[in-house]
Amino acid sequence: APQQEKDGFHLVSNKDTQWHDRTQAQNFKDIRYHTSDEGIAKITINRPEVHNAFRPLTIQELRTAFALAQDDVSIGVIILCGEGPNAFCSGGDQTLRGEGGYDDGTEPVPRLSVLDLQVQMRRCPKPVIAMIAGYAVGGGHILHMVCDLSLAADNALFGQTGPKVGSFDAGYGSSHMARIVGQKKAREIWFLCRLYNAKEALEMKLVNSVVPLAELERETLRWCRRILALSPTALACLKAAINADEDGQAGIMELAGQATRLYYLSEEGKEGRNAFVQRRPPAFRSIPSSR
Ligand code: S0N
Repeated sequence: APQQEKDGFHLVSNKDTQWHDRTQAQNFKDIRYHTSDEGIAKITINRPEVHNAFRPLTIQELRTAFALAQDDVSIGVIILCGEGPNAFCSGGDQTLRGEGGYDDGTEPVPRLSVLDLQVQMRRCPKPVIAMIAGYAVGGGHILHMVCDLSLAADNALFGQTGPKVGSFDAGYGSSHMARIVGQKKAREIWFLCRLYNAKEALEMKLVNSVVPLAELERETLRWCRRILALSPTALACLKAAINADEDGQAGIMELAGQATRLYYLSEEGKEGRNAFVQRRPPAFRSIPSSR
């Protein structure tokens, strides 16, 4: 029988999650990629020796993993996390900062490619949940802010370090943060570069919930199962709608893309295509739902 929550909500599954490890098949070095039969993809930054700092290779692999999860019709929700209990992600790997970007020899020029990843995560029509244990700092803090939901362990620490180490994110890292925590708090976070604990992060609405470290994955899976029981199209349209307000024309395009997809599925949309293929005038007005 399906598991029932206290509020009467039926979860999608009540069995323990069996993870399938897709890391080797994808030849990933810096990340791990797991999927579950329930419909969850888990993407783990796997550089614990540097608190899961990312280098260009890490970003390339994260982008591939997000594309895999987005295109996999069996997947309904994506978890982003860091390996181990000490860090979600500590941002760009400072030992690899070259001229004008990060350089690990895997790309022809130094890159700031985490920005492309942020956009990809925003555009992904599936909910993305940050599961945060330990440090979420610098570009790592921005990655969790770009996720749709953030669940934190009680050992989590949040903050920006850019002005301390000679970097800044003037994109989502600034404006999206200000929308979440407000103008004054965003300026405090960037201008003072201090760390905030999980309770403080919850108070400033940076995270959705805080749980004991030992409970973090279980609670995240519970949130995933509730999401999996809901309408994927409704969630995709809502994500696009919430983004649209902030993302300007690109955001409206996202929402418009969902509208066009639904129109393609309608009798009216199909009639236009069929009429063209069958070389006849379209009979749009004969379709009741077209009025
Ligand atoms: C996280 C901190 C506070 C933890 O301190 P703690 O507990 O004292 O641990 P440490 O001993 O410092 O760390 C353990 C080991 O991990 C290494 N390490 C940690 N973070 C990094 C890092 N970011 N890069 C490389 N190595 C890291 C330590 O060196 C140590 O190694 P060992 O054991 O060998 O000594 C503390 O570690 C800390 O402050 N870390 C640095 C945080 C930071 O400044 N991050 C970078 C911030 N900037 C960005 O992320 C910018 C990138 C970005 O997102 C961006 C934005 C806009 C446009 C483009 C970009 C882009 O860059 O792509």
